[in-house]
Amino acid sequence: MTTAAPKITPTVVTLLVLTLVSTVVQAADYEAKLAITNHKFEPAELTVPVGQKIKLLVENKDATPEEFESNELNREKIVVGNGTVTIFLGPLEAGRYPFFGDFHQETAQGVLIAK
Ligand SMILES: [Cu+2]
Repeated sequence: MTTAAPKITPTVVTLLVLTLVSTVVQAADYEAKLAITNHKFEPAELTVPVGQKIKLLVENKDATPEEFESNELNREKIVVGNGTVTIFLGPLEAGRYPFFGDFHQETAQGVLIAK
């Protein structure tokens, strides 16, 4: 029989470091949300503040995968069916930044408006 005492194992240290890192990385000034339903973005026009770091949550409510893509924002990220991804943006200058769903471009179109 052994008495279990709390031990600081390499795994524990790794978890602590990862927690710390993700906390730092997730620091953003503004959080925005976008949903994908029936291969369309909701809202299709999303307004965000100029000059702030933005945490954009993209929730795919469809069962099929989609890819959030924007040349203007230089982002491309797959969202699995019924999944959510986090995309960090900015700080942005005032303007319109179109985005689309790469897998359903005929319907999945939207624009981010920074002002
Ligand atoms: Cu793509």
